Amino acid sequence: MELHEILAHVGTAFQLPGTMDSYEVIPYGHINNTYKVIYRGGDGALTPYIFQRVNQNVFPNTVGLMNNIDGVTSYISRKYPEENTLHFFRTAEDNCYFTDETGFWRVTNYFESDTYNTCEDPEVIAGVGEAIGRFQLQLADYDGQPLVETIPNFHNTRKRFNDLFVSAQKDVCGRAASVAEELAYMQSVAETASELSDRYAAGEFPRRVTHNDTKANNVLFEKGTKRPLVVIDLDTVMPGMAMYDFGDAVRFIVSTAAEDEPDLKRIYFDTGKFRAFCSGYLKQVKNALTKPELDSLVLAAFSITLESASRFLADYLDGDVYFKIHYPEHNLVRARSQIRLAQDIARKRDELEWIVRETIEQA
Ligand code: GN1
Ligand code: MG
Repeated sequence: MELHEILAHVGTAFQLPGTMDSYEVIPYGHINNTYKVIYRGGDGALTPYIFQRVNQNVFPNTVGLMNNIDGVTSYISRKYPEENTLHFFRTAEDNCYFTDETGFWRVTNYFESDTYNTCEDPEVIAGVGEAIGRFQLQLADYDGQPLVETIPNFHNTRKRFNDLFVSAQKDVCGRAASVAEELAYMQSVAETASELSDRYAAGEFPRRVTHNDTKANNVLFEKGTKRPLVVIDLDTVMPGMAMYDFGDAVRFIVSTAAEDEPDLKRIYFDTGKFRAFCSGYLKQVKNALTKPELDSLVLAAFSITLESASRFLADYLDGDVYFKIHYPEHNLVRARSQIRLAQDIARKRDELEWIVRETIEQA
């Protein structure tokens, strides 16, 4: 079947009114396949939808995943009816997913929006912080159905590092010798980077409902206004550490360059952007987080940046089986850029700690 036939078939399964008019591929996201699909209603009006084919290798428990998302989005729309939420369309059997030989599909409403992969505008960066903080606050008292771990040990940094060292040992593609320098660096920081996830495992931090994939392009902004609209990509919403959501977000949006910038000289952790992010985020959550959590924000940024490096590097060693790549060394480039960013975070650690403390006092 051609892609347009598959999409039309999926639209029918979700009982969308009218007929499919056109579609385009949304090229962001390293895991799922995403399409904007436009339907023409009986009156000729055009309505866009988001169709997603969920990657079942990455998410084997797709039904558990959709139950999580259903629980979380229904909770938010019940408790905060005035806020934007994702709406999942349903099949005739009243499922929010549809599965056949072409894959596991879901369909949501489409938001006309701006999104950012890199950004210079402090107002937008503060907006990303605000959206992530707000999302955490909304879910702080979540009492819906228990959430399953869609990917067990997703942000277990200790395990991510160990997995990397195992991949290096196995060396199935014969690439380990070429990344000896990166591996040596990862060995040298493994303890520091794993500290928070070890302490989380020991029960030192609250288990919260967290997003776990807070890249800035998962925050949609109202078109032209720099006002955050809604947080999307809820596949990894599950129990986790609040400060890792903070860390993952700043890893992405506070960098001076894209996650896969090949020119390392262009990659810095920008303290001005960090201040902007902190102001938006901490205004929301400074009273909701515990002191140990607030004290760990900067270390969380360092840790999750290196956790990302370990995942990209492990995938490079394993033969690029997990993340989508656009050229052969893409995962290696991503790993190097994350290492570079983490090194800059380490260099600026005192200043960053100071910015967090100052922002808490002012927020
Ligand atoms: C993946 O699907 P996407 O692109 O939003 C990954 C994240 C990584 C990110 C790196 C389920 O997110 O954990 O941080 O790539 N998601 C999963 O860009 O592994
Ligand atoms: Mg994602």
